Amino acid sequence: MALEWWPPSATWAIMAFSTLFIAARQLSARKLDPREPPIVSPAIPFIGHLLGMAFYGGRYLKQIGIRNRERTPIFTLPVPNSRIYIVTDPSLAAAVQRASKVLSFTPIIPEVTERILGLDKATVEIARKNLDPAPGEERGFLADIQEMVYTWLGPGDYLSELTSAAANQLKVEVADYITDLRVRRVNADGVDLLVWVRHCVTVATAQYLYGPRNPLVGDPSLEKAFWDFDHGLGMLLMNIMPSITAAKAYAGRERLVAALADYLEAGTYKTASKIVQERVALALQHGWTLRATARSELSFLFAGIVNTTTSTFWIVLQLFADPELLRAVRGEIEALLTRDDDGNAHTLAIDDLKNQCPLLNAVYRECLRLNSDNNSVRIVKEDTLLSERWFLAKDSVVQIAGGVIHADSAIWGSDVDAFDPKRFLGQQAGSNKDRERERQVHPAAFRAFGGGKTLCPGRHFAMNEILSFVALVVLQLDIAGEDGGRIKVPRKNDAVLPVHILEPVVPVLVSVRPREGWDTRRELRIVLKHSIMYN
Ligand code: HEM
Ligand SMILES: *[C@@H]1O[C@H](CO)[C@@H](O)[C@H](O)[C@H]1NC(C)=O
Ligand SMILES: CC(=O)N[C@H]1CO[C@H](CO)[C@@H](O)[C@@H]1O
Repeated sequence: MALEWWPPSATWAIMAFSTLFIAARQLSARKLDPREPPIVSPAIPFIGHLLGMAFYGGRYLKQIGIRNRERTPIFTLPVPNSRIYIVTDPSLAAAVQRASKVLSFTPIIPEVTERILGLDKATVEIARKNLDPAPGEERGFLADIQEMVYTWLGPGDYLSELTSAAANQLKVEVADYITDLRVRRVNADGVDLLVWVRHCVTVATAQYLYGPRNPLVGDPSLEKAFWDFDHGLGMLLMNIMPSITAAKAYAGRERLVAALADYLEAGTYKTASKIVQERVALALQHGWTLRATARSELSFLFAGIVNTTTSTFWIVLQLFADPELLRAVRGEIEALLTRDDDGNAHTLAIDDLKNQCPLLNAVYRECLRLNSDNNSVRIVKEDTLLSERWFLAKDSVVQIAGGVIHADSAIWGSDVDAFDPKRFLGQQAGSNKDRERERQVHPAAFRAFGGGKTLCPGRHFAMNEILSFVALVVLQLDIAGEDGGRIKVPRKNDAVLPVHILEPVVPVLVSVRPREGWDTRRELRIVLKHSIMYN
């Protein structure tokens, strides 16, 4: 009788499980300090957020960020044994950047590079030494190489030298392609635009950084190995038996490393750009072997290629997808061309592309805003009170949510998801509303190049290079949809771990022709007038 209400064992199991589940949720939702940012608990206790990130990539964090940004400028994601704090507000992002002593990026670098580049233990030990040296303290390898790269790629003569080398190499790539189109009459329908841009940038970058005898010249199949490596970065980063779970990326990386190691050991790097020679010299000074240095050089080649490629792709795509925009930008660029005295050449000055083409510059920024979802990551080195208000626990992670900030309608306007370069035109824009908006945009809201201490050292160079490449294409080519019609702009693929500017969800197939009305008998020269003034 008394046993009649006794539930069957399956029900017991469910009840026990639910109790545990609720207890676990409450445990994982407990604050470590009353001032810790509001906690966003995962649906599945503890591991829910990690599963979400693994399955949905960057989109997972981005959507949590968008749902919570109205409520709080920073929130806490509990994960096993740690916390991830997500910052979705530009002024708090600036506060994170200022607190670079306690919220530091550098401890992450050896960890990440070990996984992505496959560094051996001895080299990682060298890389870990004196990461954040105080003035007067001995400087480690990373501190030295960062300072050198930031200085050399900063405004000055070397930047001009490298810009000029890059622009002229890209010029050769475009010219070779046009020759193919004209002389060999190759079929240029159904060209995958991203694949074409990738090829030009990969070959040109290898050339201007690693010289005319770079590894890709000897073995063109390394170009494919490079992109195999790039597309498996997320899995390499997870580092769960990468030779199996990221087989193609792993194989591609090892082939590139072997080729770069041979190149270094043969002394061929003495024909490379000065910045590469200096990087190698620094690595040797710090006790790196040449074979380990090959891995660090792969990371430099990678930094030089990947974001430039995808940014250029989006800019070219957006321009050719909108005839009116194309006409306006072509107008801006053509107005810069000067004819040499003998009338045999046009000259285009890269300085002018930056200073005298407001619409082209606005398209550049808008493409970066729309397609960079990557977060800036910092480690909390000790318990910290951020902005005198938010408690951040030692050994947790702070991420500035670039994707969330780039998609915030309170910052960019109600049409935040649309491509509209005019939002960057500021003073030149027609309406007062635009001007108002431009004035209100916080400097830390544009995050494509990171911010604070981890601002991209290549940002001046990248802009020079990308604007040059776009100008060369816009002046000399006509690009239309596959059937000769309008080009459709696909969505970006944000379901991956965003390690660089996002790629489209589907390939964009186009037909490419030499531009009608462009006089190919005249040489197109691309130059720098003088050392550029930077803002
Ligand atoms: C549109 C193009 C580019 C974008 C959007 C971009 C963006 C970035 C960002 C956001 C970082 C910081 C990474 C972090 O926080 O982990 C970074 C780092 C870096 N970038 Fe770029 N970058 C671009 C082009 C380039 C180019 C062309 C070069 C070199 C030729 C370059 C060289 C580097 C290097 C060496 C680092 C590492 C800095 C360090 O760890 O100290 N970048 N880039
Ligand atoms: C490429 O750009 C993204 C987005 O701005 C950034 O987060 C990432 O660190 C960059 N990667 C490299 C290798 O420069
Ligand atoms: C959150 C995130 O995906 N961050 C990535 C941003 O890009 C760098 C370098 O490309 C990666 O190391 C981070 O993991």
